Amino acid sequence: MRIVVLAGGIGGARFLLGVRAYARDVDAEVTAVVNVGDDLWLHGLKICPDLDSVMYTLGGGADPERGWGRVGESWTVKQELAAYGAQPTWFGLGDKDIATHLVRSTMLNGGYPLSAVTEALSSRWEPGVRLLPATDDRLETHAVVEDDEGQRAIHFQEWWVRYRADIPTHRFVFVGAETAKPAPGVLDAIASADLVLIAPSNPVVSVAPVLAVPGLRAAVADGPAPVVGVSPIIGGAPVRGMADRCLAVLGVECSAAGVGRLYGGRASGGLLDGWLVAEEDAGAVVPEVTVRAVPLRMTDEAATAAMVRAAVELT
Ligand code: GDP
Ligand code: FO1
Ligand code: CA
Repeated sequence: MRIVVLAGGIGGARFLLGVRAYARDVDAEVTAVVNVGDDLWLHGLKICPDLDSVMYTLGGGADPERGWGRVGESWTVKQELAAYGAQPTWFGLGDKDIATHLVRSTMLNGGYPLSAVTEALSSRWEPGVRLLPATDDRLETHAVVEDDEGQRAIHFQEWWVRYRADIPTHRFVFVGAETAKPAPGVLDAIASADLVLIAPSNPVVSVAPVLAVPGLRAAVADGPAPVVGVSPIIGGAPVRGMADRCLAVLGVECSAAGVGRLYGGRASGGLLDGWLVAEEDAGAVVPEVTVRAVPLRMTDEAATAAMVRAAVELT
């Protein structure tokens, strides 16, 4: 069995722990297609938060509380940068994490594509699933915001980390998406998949930028594999993060049904055959989609693997 998972950062990473556990049970192969819209260059370093969250989590090196970066992190470089007055001060890189960015940036500057770099970094972390960036090309999520300084587009990280999403926002733009190509292996993985899972990731700024890569959405929607999504919204709120703010920007209700309808039923031009919602959201309706309510809290690997089993059984 071949499983493809569309994933963002922490929600994607935790879900993939369960997918990997399930896959070990049934001897399945897993490919994760990961968002790159959060990525940025800073201090000459390329930072890929979602790929790193997935890689560190599956490799046992993630900080479980923060949800990003390395466990047991130190912050000497951050303090030294601050002493120089280096900007931006609102985004902090940990010392251990910086080693990842140094290796990545050196390889990228040497001409290797991000997919090859990710494979090289993964050889240390042995995530047990194939990690593919959605694209090797530049694709950055920006927020079009408006305040006293007028209307402007800012990088997703500035929107989230600097402003904490607390700034009037008109829309999100995936800069570079029009000309981006799926990374090598992405379309093949989707075409040969027996199941495509949409992780309980942020639908607006994690999954949408993956689907914005030309050809990727169609590969999933028109592909041979059933598509099952997992709701990141439980009881009308995200478990953590900014999905409520992101959905509000789109005018989409922050609910399991709202996100399910945003993805849409495959039979009506959307993506989903099945949609898993939490037990508290039983009764959610998404037209032309099989909806099932199961426990959706990813408290440990076994609970998450049970979610994956439920997704498989829905097909
Ligand atoms: P990010 O890129 O680090 O923001 O992470 P993702 O986009 O992959 O995932 C963020 C989403 O994960 C949020 O909307 C959360 O609601 C969701 N999430 C986190 N923990 C859980 C959980 O235990 N269960 C479910 N269903 N969703 C979760
Ligand atoms: N989130 C923060 O709230 N503050 C930070 O200083 C910060 C630094 C950072 C560095 C590397 C990295 O991979 C992630 C980092 N994040 C930080 C998390 C990141 O902003 C977002 O949570 C994700 O991009 C959302 O997917
Ligand atoms: Ca993300």
